[in-house]
Amino acid sequence: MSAAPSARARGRSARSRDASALVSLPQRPIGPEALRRRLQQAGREDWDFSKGRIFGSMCSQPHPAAVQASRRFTTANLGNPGLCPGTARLEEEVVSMLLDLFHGPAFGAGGHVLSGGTEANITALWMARNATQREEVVLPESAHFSFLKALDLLRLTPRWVRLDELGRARVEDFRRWVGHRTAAVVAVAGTTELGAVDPIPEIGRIAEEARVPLHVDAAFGGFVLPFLEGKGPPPAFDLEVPGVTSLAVDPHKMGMAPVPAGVLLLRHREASSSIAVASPYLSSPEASGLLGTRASSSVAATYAALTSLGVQGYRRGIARVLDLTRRLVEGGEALGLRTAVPPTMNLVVFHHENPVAVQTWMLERGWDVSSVRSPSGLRFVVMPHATPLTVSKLLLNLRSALTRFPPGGAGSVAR
Ligand code: 0PR
Repeated sequence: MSAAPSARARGRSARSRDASALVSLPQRPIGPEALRRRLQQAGREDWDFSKGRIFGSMCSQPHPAAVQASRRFTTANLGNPGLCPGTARLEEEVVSMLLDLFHGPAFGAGGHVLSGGTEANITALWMARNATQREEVVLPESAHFSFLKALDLLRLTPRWVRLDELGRARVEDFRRWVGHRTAAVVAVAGTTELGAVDPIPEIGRIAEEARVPLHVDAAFGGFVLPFLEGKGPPPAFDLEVPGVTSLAVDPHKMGMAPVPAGVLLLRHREASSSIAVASPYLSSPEASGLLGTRASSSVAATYAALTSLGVQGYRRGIARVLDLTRRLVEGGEALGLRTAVPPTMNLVVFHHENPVAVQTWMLERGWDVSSVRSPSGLRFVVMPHATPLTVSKLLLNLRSALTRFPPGGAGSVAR
């Protein structure tokens, strides 16, 4: 369902286990200088977006104004909104700007700023299950693994939709599965592995006819698709499609906000009431969301990213990463690689029968790339921290890697 865990991630978890066995809470304060040294050391061990060598992540160097805004709001807690009416207003404005961008209706729509795509997807299915009191979810095989968590937590049964040769969900499978047991239908605008966009207008018609909620996961594609230029209008994927009832979009991916920041938009604001619980001792009588205490710095940071960039800023940023993606595709093809699907976004998968060997080889030389299992391939997410120079250097290293591990394995996306 999603990109294989990187060799880096595997190495790191082993290291952190060893360290935790040795460390205990100090008896006496260690002092600011020792603390600074320790944090500096840990920071050096972490990968740094600014070096432009990370091609396996959907996050990037956030906008500086967003980082600053986040620092200013470290104590705000929208779990108790009465104490921070200013941040609550910023949340409303963020939701309103995004409803406008994603074609929400003029009246009655709503949304929440959350911690990311996982929380947004779980929350959307939670609302749908409670509203319908049904037990099945119809979702594509390409759905992010956060949906597996949602299915498990909410005890819902999946009805899997197969993919076509371009990695998009097959409409006929929705027709087959959507019915009186369906609690929710899921479609993806920008899949994690391939960046594919499902045929959401057609899926929307099926959901609307059956009167079931349709949740669109645009965690990655949400800040790309509206800003694509020069290829004609992008396919409709958002609340413009009448059947779509909720949409997840992540400011901390292509939105240029720091982690954590996700947004869940709702066609009907009152959908939240299906998951509301009484919160009598807080400033609001009801709470409707998964978390209690909320890092509301995310709200301020998202507000800062949205307003500092505006439509123009996002358009420019998308044009830039798409140009770099084109260079990567051309460079890869010159090395004998073939794309699994023609990229529609800043994400490329090249067929390769042993991607983990290439990934590990690249990792040892300081490059973070990822791999996918179906179809077997090397995956590159070209995020805003990439530059023409780092793409050229990446291709040089890739050339060496491919002499040892030549490409092959042109498997199909369709399963
Ligand atoms: N929906 C889609 C389409 C996603 O791609 C992701 C995450 C999610 C939902 C879940 O979002 P959160 O992680 O914000 O909860 N996609 C990336 C992935 O799983 C997340 C990621 C980001 C992974 C940075 C690694 C990394 O370095 O691959």
